[in-house]
Amino acid sequence: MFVETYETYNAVSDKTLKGKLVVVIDTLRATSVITTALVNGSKEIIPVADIEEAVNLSYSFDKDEILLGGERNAVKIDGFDLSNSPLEYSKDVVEGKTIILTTTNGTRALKKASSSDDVVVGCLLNVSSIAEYIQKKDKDVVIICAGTEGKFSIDDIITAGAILHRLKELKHYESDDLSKASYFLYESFKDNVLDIMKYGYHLNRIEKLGYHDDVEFCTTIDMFSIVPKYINGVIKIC
Ligand code: 3SL
Ligand code: MG
Repeated sequence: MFVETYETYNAVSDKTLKGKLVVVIDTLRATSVITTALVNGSKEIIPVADIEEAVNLSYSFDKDEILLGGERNAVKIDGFDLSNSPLEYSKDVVEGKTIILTTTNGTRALKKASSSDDVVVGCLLNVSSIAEYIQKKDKDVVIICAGTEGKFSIDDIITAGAILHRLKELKHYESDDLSKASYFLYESFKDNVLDIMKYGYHLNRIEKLGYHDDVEFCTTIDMFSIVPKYINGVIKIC
């Protein structure tokens, strides 16, 4: 088994994804939102790239079965029900609902991944479950980090490292250099990932916007044990 890691979704080609197990990571905050919403009983998440597409799609659902969620520039989109804070996706809000989600990087990374038919959603909240899923599948893996503004983002890379760290306890695998770098980054900070994540550009950006509680939440390792799977345009618990 071979694992490749890409620092942004723009860095990976459709050809690379064919036949691979793909893990999409946007720890701050889209994949943490998706994982939390599903744990709290959301029926499904539909990731879309654009605001207009999200709004148009919402018209094909009954008003009481749908929620629109997401962000632009890290803040809630005008007219949407929810922002991109996982803390808003509580059981009383999301249970039984379909959520149409559009975010700056995370949902675009997911759309990019959809040329594979085996795509799962990872974040620090579910690293062990993702590692176990990879072990069982036993095929080559591509980890796509959403990145921030088209660049490497520490929050995503350390999450890739956490997954690979768990995977190493379960199975032998070969990997590319970014996978190894992410592994050793996590290894060095595994007792407190915030010791390195606190230097990250995007983490500081959302801290300044007042989302400190989101940061605390999204950096909790293995709070949940689900594997969200993206199939036929929809994300559900696998
Ligand atoms: O880029 C994204 O998809 C978002 O997760 C970014 S933010 O944390 O909501 O700003
Ligand atoms: Mg991000």
